[in-house]
Amino acid sequence: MGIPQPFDLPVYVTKPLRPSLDAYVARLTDVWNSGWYTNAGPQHQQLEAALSDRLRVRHLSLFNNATTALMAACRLFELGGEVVTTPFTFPATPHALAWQGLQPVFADIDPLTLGLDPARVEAAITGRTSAILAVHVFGMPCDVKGLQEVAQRHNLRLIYDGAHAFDVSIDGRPLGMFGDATALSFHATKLFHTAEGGALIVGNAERHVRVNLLRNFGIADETEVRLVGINGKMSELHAAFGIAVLGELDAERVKRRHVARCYRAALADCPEISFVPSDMQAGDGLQYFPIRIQRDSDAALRDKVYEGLRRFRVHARRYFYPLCSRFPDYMNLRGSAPGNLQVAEQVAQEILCLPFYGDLSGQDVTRISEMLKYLLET
Ligand code: T4K
Repeated sequence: MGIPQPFDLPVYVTKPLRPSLDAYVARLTDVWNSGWYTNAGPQHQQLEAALSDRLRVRHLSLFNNATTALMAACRLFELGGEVVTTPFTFPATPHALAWQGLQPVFADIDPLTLGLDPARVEAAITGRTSAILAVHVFGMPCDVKGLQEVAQRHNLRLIYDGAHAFDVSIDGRPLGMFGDATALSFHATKLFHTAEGGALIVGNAERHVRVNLLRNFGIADETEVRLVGINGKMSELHAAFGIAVLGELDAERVKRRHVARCYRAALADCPEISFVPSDMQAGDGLQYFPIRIQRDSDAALRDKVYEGLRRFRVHARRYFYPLCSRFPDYMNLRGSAPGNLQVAEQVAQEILCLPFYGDLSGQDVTRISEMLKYLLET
């Protein structure tokens, strides 16, 4: 195999879904004319209703991002003390806890779902634990049944960080219906996005009302401030963008499925590469295309491939390396020792998220796959 030629332009891990400019401008014109730019305006209401419909949940509140939504969930349940969570996630997950004065306690993950292992969660629970914060990482559902049982046995809240899990179901049941609350991210790098944005889904009307108060400074009316809330509101410009993106989502999903199939076919004969999830049907938010790169004798193989791809102008990402438990603010906490997180440590050394978006052509996938093979062989 000859040395692959680098791409002329950088190829990133994702390319945000771009709605038709005309559709967006038409909506912006409405916003402009209305003179109403934020605070639950008509675009916001329309998007909230459309997403509730699409995700088949009744109590969804838009937020300005998933991090604020997670913090609002902590407030909603008045959590205190410690929260058991995963180290294999984006910094926002433990940071949302730390910003609420809660102590993250990291537990190890399951090698298949890459989400929290219920048995390891149970072992981490103490009298100070108030909740479990689990992540449906890469859109792959956690062991929701196992986690629910642990939460029930110990009378804990169960919150899901579903930042990667837009429109994912388990046996036909929307993922947002599990646990006490689920946060979604609509950041530009997500399949469905509003440039910046997020949502919180809860299970009943009373909680929904409280979430909406928390999102708007706790303001009930002009004279009554009922709760210590925050500014978690999504603007009309973001909501308008989201409505335009939503109109093109199904087409993007079809294209991403095709890209995933092309990668799987092109890389099927590489013994060092395994797909995550192993089977395309096994729950996949079409958010990322993670692979695991392993060769017994070479612990640094993933990093070698990552660096090599960058030289070819392919910017794959090592989500989520290093583990959050390695961050200076968390490394000395109970649970953070690498020996307690052996599966997560291993997975974080092996995962690479390849460029993945609808506009990635079959030809580009072939080129990237050939670069990968070249790097594995040399
Ligand atoms: N929980 C989990 C499990 C999460 O993964 C996240 C966020 C959150 C919670 C918090 O959600 P939010 O509060 O953000 O709603 C990106 C995103 O910024 C972040 O939202 C996301 N997870 C994370 C996995 O990815 P970075 O630091 O990797 O972003 P960045 O700027 O390096 O972008 C990645 C690539 O995407 C770039 O190389 C190019 C491309 N890109 C990016 C942007 C922003 C574009 O093509 N266009 C763009 O506008 O964090």
